Amino acid sequence: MSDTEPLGIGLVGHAFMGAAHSQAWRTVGRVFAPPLSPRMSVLCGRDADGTAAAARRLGWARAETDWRKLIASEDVDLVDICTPGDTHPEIAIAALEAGKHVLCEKPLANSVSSAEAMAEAALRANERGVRSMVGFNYRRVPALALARRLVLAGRIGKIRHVRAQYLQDFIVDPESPMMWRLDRERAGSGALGDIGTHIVDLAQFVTAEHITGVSGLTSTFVPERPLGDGSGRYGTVTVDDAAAFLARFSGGALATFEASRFATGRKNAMRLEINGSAGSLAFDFESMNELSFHDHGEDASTAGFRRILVTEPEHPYLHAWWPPGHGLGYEHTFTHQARDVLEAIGNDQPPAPSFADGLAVQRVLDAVEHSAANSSTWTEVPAHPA
Ligand code: SOE
Repeated sequence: MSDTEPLGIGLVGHAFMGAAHSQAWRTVGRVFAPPLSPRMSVLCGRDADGTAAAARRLGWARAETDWRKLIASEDVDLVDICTPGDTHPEIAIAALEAGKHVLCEKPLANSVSSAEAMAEAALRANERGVRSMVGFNYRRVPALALARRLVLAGRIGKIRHVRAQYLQDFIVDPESPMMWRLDRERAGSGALGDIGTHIVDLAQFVTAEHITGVSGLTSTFVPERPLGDGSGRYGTVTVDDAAAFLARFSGGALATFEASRFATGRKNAMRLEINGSAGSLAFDFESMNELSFHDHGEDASTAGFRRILVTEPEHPYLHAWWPPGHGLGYEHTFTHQARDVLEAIGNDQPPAPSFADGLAVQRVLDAVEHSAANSSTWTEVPAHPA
């Protein structure tokens, strides 16, 4: 383990995301050499026994059931928020006001107004050296970080088309029970906010452009589901099961986006294809160690998409991992995220993506919902905040 200055971590939430973040905090200092050494101080959850068991399993020093106490703890310097979206604003703003750095899972919030309040709190805190970051972990897929590098280096020229999809099928069965992700109060929206949020952020990240307007459609295919509490009763699904929208980018590119939990056979097919005047890039998370690249300047008789195996030490994040060809998985994106936030805090820099970036994504989601509710009318997205 590193003997650099410690940074106490307090994690709120220990389900899927909490486990993924725990794995990252356990691993990051053993693989990378961040300027700060994370200490897994406190894990917080609602149920005392369950949280204590999770803390033992995931490697946390102690368990807590009150997130306010976690924030107040002297051995917590960074609050990592892995709870449903409805709790993000209160926890994040309280932590920032208490002078604690914050890493907050996506989507930043359930509404534009909440995201605005969080971005304002982040801006104020940043002036005091208190940092915040949104957990858009897919920015840390080496192939996607490489895609951005190629775009910025001009390798695909001027961007004309962006095609983004995030396809899953985990609730196709109409008898699959209700969960918080299907409740607007807790999740904000459905496929749009849960997975559409990732492709909006990624498309903006890789292109280094932003979305200026959208026309959207949403659908809820299964409006009622068993409550799953043994009562035999059904509850109402209050979010979208799928969303699709057209968008225009700031550089003029035309874009299509699709987010669905009903794409049978697709488990975590997060895909991005970008066509530029000088070439194209294509990615699919189901083959996450590969990036397809077409250089349109090559001789036409042999030009075409070629598969770059993104496992070389020259590729983003890869110097610290395995020899070429051995590949990474989903969990590594969280380790990279932990590394990046530690680097930023340790070097006294604001990390990215910022809460302002999270707010920008929220504005796109909001515009899609507004458009979908108004016969898909074209809806401008307010300018990207600073
Ligand atoms: C569920 O759809 C989910 O776990 C998302 O919440 C994550 O953000 C995504 O990475 C995988 O799918």
